[in-house]
Amino acid sequence: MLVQDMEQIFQDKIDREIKIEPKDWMPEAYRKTNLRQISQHAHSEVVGMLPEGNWISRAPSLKRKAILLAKIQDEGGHGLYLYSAAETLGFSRDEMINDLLSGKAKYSSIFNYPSLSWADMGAVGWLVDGAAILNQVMLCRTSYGPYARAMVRICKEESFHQRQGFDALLVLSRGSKEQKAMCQDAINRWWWPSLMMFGPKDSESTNSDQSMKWKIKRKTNDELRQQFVDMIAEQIKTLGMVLPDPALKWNEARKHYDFGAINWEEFWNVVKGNGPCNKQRLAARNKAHDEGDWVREAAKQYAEKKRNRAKEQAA
Ligand code: BYC
Repeated sequence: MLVQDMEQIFQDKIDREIKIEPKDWMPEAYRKTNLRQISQHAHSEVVGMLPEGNWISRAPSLKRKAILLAKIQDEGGHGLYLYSAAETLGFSRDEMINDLLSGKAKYSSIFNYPSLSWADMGAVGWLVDGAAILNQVMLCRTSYGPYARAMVRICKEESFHQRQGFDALLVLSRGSKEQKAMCQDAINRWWWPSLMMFGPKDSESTNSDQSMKWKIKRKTNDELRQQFVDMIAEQIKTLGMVLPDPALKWNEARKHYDFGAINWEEFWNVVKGNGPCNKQRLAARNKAHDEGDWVREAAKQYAEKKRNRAKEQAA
């Protein structure tokens, strides 16, 4: 069969909402795009554990500590589901992790910002997981089967994460003058980086057009960003706080909130490795990997021992 015919059958399947599975024929560029996005997503989950990990030992109560630990553990689990989904595209987890550790692979810009106060744990849950969940709800219907199925489970956990973040901020917003100030400060610092999570504006997004045709993405970066602004601009009223954007205003004609200009120079700077914590994040991941070397070695030896024993018994 000609490649054009194969491509036609492939696109037909996508148009008819039939999921693409690992053993199905797919264009090489579709495989590569999914591998790029899913592995970047997995790396984001794993690196995303670091800003919150910073606060486990300093959580203000046993209850908050237990919640934070459970949430961070969930993020590690999300990374594992996603690495497994990406592996179905013919690239091993070791190779993906090497690309992360060497600095070759991208991960979400948001995790290169520092978590400076306890209120940041609330802001990360509410804003960062809030942004992630909008994107991920769309990805539950992505065209690549293993990615879509991983997303269904991840979304269930993310909605708990977002609510716990909002709850932590709600307590602070009703607390002392200092607690209120801490809450506002965290919102001020995390707001603009959260808007950048959705990626460059549509006119600058190199992958969006093709990813929309292949239904890897079902909404564009700007559509999701607007949806996020509309959601948060309403939720913040309950906190009695403000978003750090004087241009934020309901637009009756558009039935959406208008918002101010994003600093794209800052975004690209962070993506290129020059954000406030890029070096620190990679150093932390490399250290953890090196320190885990003996565990990987022990697991390998154990697997070999089991294989040899099975062979002996079969003989
Ligand atoms: N940061 O053509 P575009 C979580 C890159 S973690 C860095 O629009 P695309 C959590 C992009 O890769 C959840 N780079 O790209 C965990 C591309 O470069 P390459 C994280 C970015 O892929 C712990 C270039 O810019 N969620 O929830 O069509 C604690 C042009 O962009 C970013 C995901 O990973 C960025 N923000 O769309 C708490 C979602 N944005 O690769 C919470 C899955 C763009 O061509 N990913 N770039 O060299 C996606 O949905 C899409 O990849 C994006 C970007 C919407 C992010």
